[in-house]
Amino acid sequence: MADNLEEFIPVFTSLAEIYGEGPFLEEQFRRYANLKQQFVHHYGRDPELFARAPGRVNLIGEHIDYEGYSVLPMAIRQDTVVAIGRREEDPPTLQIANVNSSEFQACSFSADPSQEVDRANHVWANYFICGYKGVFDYLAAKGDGVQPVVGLNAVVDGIVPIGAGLSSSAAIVCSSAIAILTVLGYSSSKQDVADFACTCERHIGTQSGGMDQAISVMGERGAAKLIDFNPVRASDVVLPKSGSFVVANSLTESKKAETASTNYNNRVVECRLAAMVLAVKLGMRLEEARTSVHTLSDVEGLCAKYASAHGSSSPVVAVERFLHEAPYNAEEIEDILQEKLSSIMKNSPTTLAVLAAATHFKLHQRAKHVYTEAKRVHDFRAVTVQSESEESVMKRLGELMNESHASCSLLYECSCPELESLVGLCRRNGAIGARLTGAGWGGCVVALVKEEEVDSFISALKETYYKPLLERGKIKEEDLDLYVFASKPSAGAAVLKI
Ligand code: NG1
Ligand code: MG
Repeated sequence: MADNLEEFIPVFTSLAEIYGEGPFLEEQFRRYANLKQQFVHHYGRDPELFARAPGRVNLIGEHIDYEGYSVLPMAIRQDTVVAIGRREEDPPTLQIANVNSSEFQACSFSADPSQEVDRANHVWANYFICGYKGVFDYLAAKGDGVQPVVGLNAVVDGIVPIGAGLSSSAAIVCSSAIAILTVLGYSSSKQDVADFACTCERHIGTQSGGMDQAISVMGERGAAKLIDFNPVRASDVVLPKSGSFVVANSLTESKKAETASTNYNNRVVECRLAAMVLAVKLGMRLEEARTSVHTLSDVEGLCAKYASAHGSSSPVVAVERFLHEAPYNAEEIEDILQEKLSSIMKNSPTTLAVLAAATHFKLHQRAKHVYTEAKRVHDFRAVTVQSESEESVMKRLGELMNESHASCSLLYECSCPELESLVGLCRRNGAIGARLTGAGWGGCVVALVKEEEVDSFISALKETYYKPLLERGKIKEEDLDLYVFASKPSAGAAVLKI
């Protein structure tokens, strides 16, 4: 069952309601006290409230959210917390500091909600500005009227590993947006926040799908979530009790904002081109294909109709028939679509940047990944509700994770040597399945491991993957538990009045 769409972002008065009991909660008491102290140090008064939003690990369904397909992530306990308060001054400004001030310098912005995010000079606090713009656009669209603009003071404390595919970006965008909305006196449904936080994160320059913001807002302790889009919804997926998901960081940082045109946005554009070419080959009028086809899910109906005429229901049949394996160049696609790509895509500067950087487009491979991965998500979910033995459920989940990884690696080409090596080590050390998670090109892997083997599995990874890095002085012993850890589904975003 889908969660209640009207459900609001919860407001808690105690940390235990979010973090549960135990040593992690003890750490959080210290962390929030420090955050409050930092706020007082910067601004000379207490924050009015805190908002927190978690990162996530995607169990399956990679690079398909922006194509309109469902994904299956869970929230992790690592999160970003924003302490916030209003400031009186004229003209109003936004002051944004970070507890880690040596790495993330304090920033000052105008409080004008129509300011552009400066993509050419990427600073960490741009993510706060995304949330700020998102709140005002959301309020304006709701017809609540644009509020008299006030200044804001904020201090941010994030513990989601950065550039690791665990969605540190959505954690800061969602926590900032919720903090801003709440301190301005509004509350909002989870669905609305998930929606506008996804849209506003695109000011950074990535053509993101909505998975990260949706799970950050809709996550719950104890359940992974199947996230559907258009409109965004989340429903519980109960994982087998005898298994655990272990996250391991390859320690290769994927700088997504900086590499957007060649990596992430490039794939979004390749999928759009594949969808338009498929549409034309399947008989759609040229004009309609160029203007109304944006994602592979837009042409799934046509593909499925073709496939069923050939004895199958899979859109992959249409891909095999109509998209050749050799990479396409722009001229060939322009011949098919009967228009210049720069003209079809003229309204999107980020797409034009991709076209300028690309020499060829692998339409067959990208489309095949998307359609097969979308099916694997549904298979994964179906397996979790089967009445078979836990052992056979886990085996099938592991196989689906392995197939997903192979598809990401070979067809979507979003892996890298470090991720390949780590996935290999996971499997050799007993994982039932292992795959890269998040956008890829660096970041983390997720492995399904038998509960009773989690400790020995983590020790084996430390010994094989991390020890050489320790010996070369690349990492510190005391940080190891930040790089490799078992994760349970954790709570979603919340406001804290403590
Ligand atoms: P990362 O880079 O792991 O935060 C990105 C996208 C997701 C999704 C995955 C790939 C953003 C904010 N997130 O996640 O929407 O497309 O890649 O499955 O761009
Ligand atoms: Mg991100």
